[in-house]
Amino acid sequence: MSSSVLAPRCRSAFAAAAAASALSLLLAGCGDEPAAPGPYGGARDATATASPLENEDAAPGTDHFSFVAEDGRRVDGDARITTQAGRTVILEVTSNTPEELHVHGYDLYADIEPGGTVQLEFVADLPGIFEVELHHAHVVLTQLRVDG
Ligand SMILES: [Cu+2]
Repeated sequence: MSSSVLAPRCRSAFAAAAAASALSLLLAGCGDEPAAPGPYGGARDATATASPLENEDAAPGTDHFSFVAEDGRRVDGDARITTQAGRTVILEVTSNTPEELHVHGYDLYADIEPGGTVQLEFVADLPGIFEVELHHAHVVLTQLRVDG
């Protein structure tokens, strides 16, 4: 469990704009900040693993969302996902290129190795609409809506 302190990055929210254009994958992400490569293995309460999960039997109270990105574009998974406050969310993302996953609002990060899969698990305790980005590609992978 990494407890490294992460510098605050791209805290701006684009929820309103993105809500109006769910298909806008080219929506600018975290501004001009360079996508810094580095061992951002896990932030805060996130648990990240580097291997694919075979086991899909999500526990009650858990919402499991899977995504596949190729060359920085989402090729599988939903543009918008919804959960209820208090539920556990698992975001499973596979990418053929190295990526940094960022869940805005919750400010969770996870690195994805080329060809690898990462799982980001957290309790959705903050209602709202949050963008989930691929930082290296500067694209919005999906929007997470947490109903309060
Ligand atoms: Cu971001």
